[in-house]
Amino acid sequence: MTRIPLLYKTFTVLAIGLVLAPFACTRPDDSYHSPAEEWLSGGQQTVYDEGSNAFSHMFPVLAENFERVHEVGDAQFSATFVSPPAALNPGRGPIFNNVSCSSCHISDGRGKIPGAGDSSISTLFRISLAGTNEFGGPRPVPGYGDQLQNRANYNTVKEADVFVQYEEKTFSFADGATYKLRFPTYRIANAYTALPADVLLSARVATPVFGLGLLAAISEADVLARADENDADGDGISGRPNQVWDIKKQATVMGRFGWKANQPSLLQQIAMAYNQDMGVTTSLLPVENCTGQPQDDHRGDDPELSDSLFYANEFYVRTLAVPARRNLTDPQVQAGKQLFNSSGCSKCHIPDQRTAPDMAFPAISNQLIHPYTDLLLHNMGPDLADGRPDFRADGTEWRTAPLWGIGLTQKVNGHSNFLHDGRARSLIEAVMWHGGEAASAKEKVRTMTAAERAALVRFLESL
Ligand code: HEC
Ligand code: HEC
Ligand SMILES: [Ca+2]
Ligand SMILES: [Ca+2]
Ligand SMILES: [Ca+2]
Repeated sequence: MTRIPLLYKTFTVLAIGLVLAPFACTRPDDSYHSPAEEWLSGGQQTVYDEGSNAFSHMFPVLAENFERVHEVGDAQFSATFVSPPAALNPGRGPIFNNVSCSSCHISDGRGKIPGAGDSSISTLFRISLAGTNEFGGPRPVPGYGDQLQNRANYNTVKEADVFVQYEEKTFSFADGATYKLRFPTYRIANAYTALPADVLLSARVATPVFGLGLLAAISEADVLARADENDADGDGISGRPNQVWDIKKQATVMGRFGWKANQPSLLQQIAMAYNQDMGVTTSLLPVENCTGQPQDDHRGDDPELSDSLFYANEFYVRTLAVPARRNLTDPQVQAGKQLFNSSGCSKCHIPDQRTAPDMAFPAISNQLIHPYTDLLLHNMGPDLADGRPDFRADGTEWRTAPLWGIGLTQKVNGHSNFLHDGRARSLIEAVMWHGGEAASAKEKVRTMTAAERAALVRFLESL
């Protein structure tokens, strides 16, 4: 969106980093090439903005013709779709969840979770029956498919509403201080036709969308090299990749995007968003989400979106930059970083990744980035489980959430709700929800002193 005098800021930060480096009291990680690089979460595609626009910047290093495409995609990302026929952005519905990408991915950041008694707006609900479809994915619910659309065009019935209720429970850190976690339960109401009693439900809040071009550029071999499905090294962590159906390739490939890494590429993720979340068909997914249901409008106008706008939107998401770290030399942040590593957080939230060389698109080629994810699935224990398989991910598994930029959530989105359904109300709550493979990391945090916990949080806030 807005551009800031990046060259100037880059040099300032690099200069400060270089000046401070010799005096830093703790030795930098061996894994970091130089302390200066640790500020640059997105490699050369890092931007310096810690305000409410922090997630909305174009890659700072991009050829001018590409900048135009990004701008077209930016407009498309915030375009409001309306019911057909219409001159501008028709094709919405007949049933949908929301009217634009940006109404869920607010300021290119997180969605809002529904309050008590609200039907959701930027949290959506995936549904399915036990078993799989012909591609190994979720088995659709007759009359509903695999996502609940809770809004509909005029004169059309929505599929259902989902309401959330929380039950708060109190827990204790080892030093006696208490913390509270709220356990969500979801209730489907106003279903337009009978839903089977054994329907599986998974709540997903809209994720941040910056830095995804860099995550897409990490080589599959690098991701697979970190998998340890049978925990051969015995450290209690057994990450594994999702394997999902790629429509364009007509093949099963590694999953990367979504809370369960259930989408193989940005293009398919975005086609799915248009189709399922907004009711807009594209060349990749030309069949309306309610085909075969009574809501079908039989308009025969599919695909409803031109390829040029579809691909421009994908390019926009691919080229959203990552905000730089803050307060890195603060001693509390430094202490928090040591605790993050010594508690085992960095076994899943991998700080350093390198994007693959890419001659065709130098902007994302061979960059040292700090996304704090391995892109693998982990069993996170029964409390976080949704009990709903999604391709190879079972009901307990989630993709390690990238932590870059997480400290700016409050500024960009005005809340600090974390995890796949926004149940955590702070960073420390998000940590205390960890279980399963992350149980020992969580236990380390539970037994920290108050000062250590504060340092860990301060470190997370600097990301
Ligand atoms: C109704 C709300 C909603 C709308 C509208 C929506 N999204 Fe999303 N988006 C989500 C949710 C929820 C997820 C996580 C999905 C999952 O885990 O299965 C997501 C995931 C994504 C991801 C993957 C992010 C990651 O870190 O893996 C991308 C990219 C994305 N959306 C782009 C878009 C684009 C582009 C549009 C508009 C065409 C759009 N979304 C519209 C809610 C929405
Ligand atoms: C076994 C792998 C693993 C370990 C170890 C681990 N995490 Fe996580 N972390 C995850 C996964 C998977 C998620 C997403 C869970 C979900 O959304 O339900 C997550 C989510 C988070 C989130 C919320 C992210 C978001 O976008 O909402 C934070 C914050 C976080 N972890 C911090 C930590 C800290 C701090 C530690 C160490 C004490 C740690 N994690 C250890 C796998 C791990
Ligand atoms: Ca439509
Ligand atoms: Ca549906
Ligand atoms: Ca292991």
